[in-house]
Amino acid sequence: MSDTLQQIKDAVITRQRTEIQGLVTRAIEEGIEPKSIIDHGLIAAMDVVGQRFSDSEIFVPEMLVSALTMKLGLESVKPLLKSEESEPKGTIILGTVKGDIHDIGKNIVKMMLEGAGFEVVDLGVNLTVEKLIEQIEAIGPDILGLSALLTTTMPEMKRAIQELQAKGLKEKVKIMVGGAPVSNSFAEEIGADGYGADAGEAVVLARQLIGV
Ligand code: B1M
Repeated sequence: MSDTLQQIKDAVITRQRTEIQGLVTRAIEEGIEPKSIIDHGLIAAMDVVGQRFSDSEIFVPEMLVSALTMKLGLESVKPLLKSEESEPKGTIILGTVKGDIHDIGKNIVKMMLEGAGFEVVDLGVNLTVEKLIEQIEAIGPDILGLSALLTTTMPEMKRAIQELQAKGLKEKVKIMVGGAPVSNSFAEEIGADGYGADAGEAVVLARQLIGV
């Protein structure tokens, strides 16, 4: 790994909020691919942060500042992922399910989908099924994307799909799910149309789901 990527990873782990954007800019100037900055610098750091949290070496406040540092880093990469296309490929409603406030992964998925030419309506975190249904009825998206990072909030995905079914909306929108604890088999079990393991897969899946 390049020195700069290693420094980006270290900066997120050690919560260097004032350093991170300079480091990401330097990586860009060095010609490192945005995807590599995200995967090998920023995301790799969060894996270490999660492990340290599991091992009780750090606690929620430290985890939060690492997350803020990561978000600042992502802001610097974002302009490089913008799509040149004028006609959107399709509309996607995206959100993190009720009870869950993790949004870093969802935000990366959003950036990559926008970069691939989709219009993304981001409904944020802690998304209730009621708001979801209201927005699906109002916007009529091609795809609904749900993210969950907690094993305790994964069942909200199932609940959302059941409610869509009950309201006759399930056949009108393709549903894709993702997030660290989610799997292909879980997606199948709850009746989702697809599962993306990471943001790159989410883009491929979105294209497949609506044939663009
Ligand atoms: Co939390 N947290 N957290 N946390 N947190 C985890 C998830 C945890 C695994 C940490 C651990 O114990 N090792 C653990 C969950 C355990 C479990 O469920 N079994 C955990 C816990 C326990 C908690 C709290 C309960 C802690 C507490 O309060 N005691 C609490 C819950 C709050 C809540 O949501 N109600 C909590 C809080 C927080 C912070 C607020 C401090 C912060 C979140 C800040 C934020 O997001 N704005 C935080 C963080 C940062 C983490 C870790 C360290 C990092 C998550 C992350 O951003 N990863 C995480 C440990 C870990 O994951 N290693 C942890 C990087 C991100 C790019 O990956 O989100 O997986 P990810 O997204 C990927 C893919 O999954 C995929 O693409 C993304 C990009 O490649 N993807 C999709 C995601 N969504 C997708 C949707 C798609 C397709 C693909 O289609 C629609």
